[in-house]
Amino acid sequence: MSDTNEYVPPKIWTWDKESGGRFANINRPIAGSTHDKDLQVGKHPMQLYSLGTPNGVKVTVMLEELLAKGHSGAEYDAWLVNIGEGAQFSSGFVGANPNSKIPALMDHSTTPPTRVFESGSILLYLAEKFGEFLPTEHVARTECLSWLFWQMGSAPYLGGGFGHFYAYAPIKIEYAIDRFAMEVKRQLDVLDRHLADNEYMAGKDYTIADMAIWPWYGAVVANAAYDAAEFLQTQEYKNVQRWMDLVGDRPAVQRGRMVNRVFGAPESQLHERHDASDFDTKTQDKVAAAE
Ligand SMILES: N[C@@H](CCC(=O)N[C@@H](CS)C(=O)NCC(=O)O)C(=O)O
Repeated sequence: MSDTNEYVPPKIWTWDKESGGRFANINRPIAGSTHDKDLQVGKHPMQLYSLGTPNGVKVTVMLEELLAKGHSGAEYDAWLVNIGEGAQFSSGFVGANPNSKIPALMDHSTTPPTRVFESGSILLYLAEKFGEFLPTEHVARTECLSWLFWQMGSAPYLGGGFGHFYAYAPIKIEYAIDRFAMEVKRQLDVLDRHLADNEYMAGKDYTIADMAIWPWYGAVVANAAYDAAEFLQTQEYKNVQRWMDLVGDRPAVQRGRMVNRVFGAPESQLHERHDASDFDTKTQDKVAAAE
């Protein structure tokens, strides 16, 4: 390993706005809102404020799965939150999520509306509300929740750790990339060994654990995140590949990953979702053709 780092931390850290690299615009060391703006509210019980990142996709997949099962109470408006422009720091969004990160859900079927933030908490809230995708038997439920919490604790090493230093940091730091590549490969091996004996993460049934894990680890294995499949040799994880295809083939998953998506092929981007018909009429290719 090369040793080129001459940085010596000062006694007291101070914020240099320029040190944020490509995220300098949005990252800051304080919480709270930067401007007054209310959240928009549509006609459906569920109001989702999000973006089509892996954390956002978990929730749109869940809502689409619930609708596919006939739960009309899961009808939703999905509003786009442009985190690159600081929309997560509006007073309305901070009211829905004091942590200023997508996704945030407001359930307007309760009085007053219930706010839910943290993608894992949103999945659990919806699973309990509609009695779906979470086993009711105690041991099976615990296994599902163990994997859900595994994802919430592990994915920051994949995204904030590996992804950040491999793909986004303004300089390539060998030590950081080595450390997080090792950890991500270890996590993929955890999944691969488990999926060798289990069809889905929590056993024979598809659950919120799959919905949480698939958008992150499925994306890395499919080379849809950080362009790192070759670097990490993800083709080695055969059981993860099998599960990735199994989950990815679900129609609700295919719809969910289009919602609030602002990158990729225009026909795969549905910036906002207010009606089931929007998938047929409002994708970016159709929007552009109508202009
Ligand atoms: N633990 C949170 C993480 C959410 C998160 O990191 N969201 C990112 C996008 S994927 C975000 O909103 N970033 C904006 C920011 O950091 O200001 C969850 O699972 O909901």
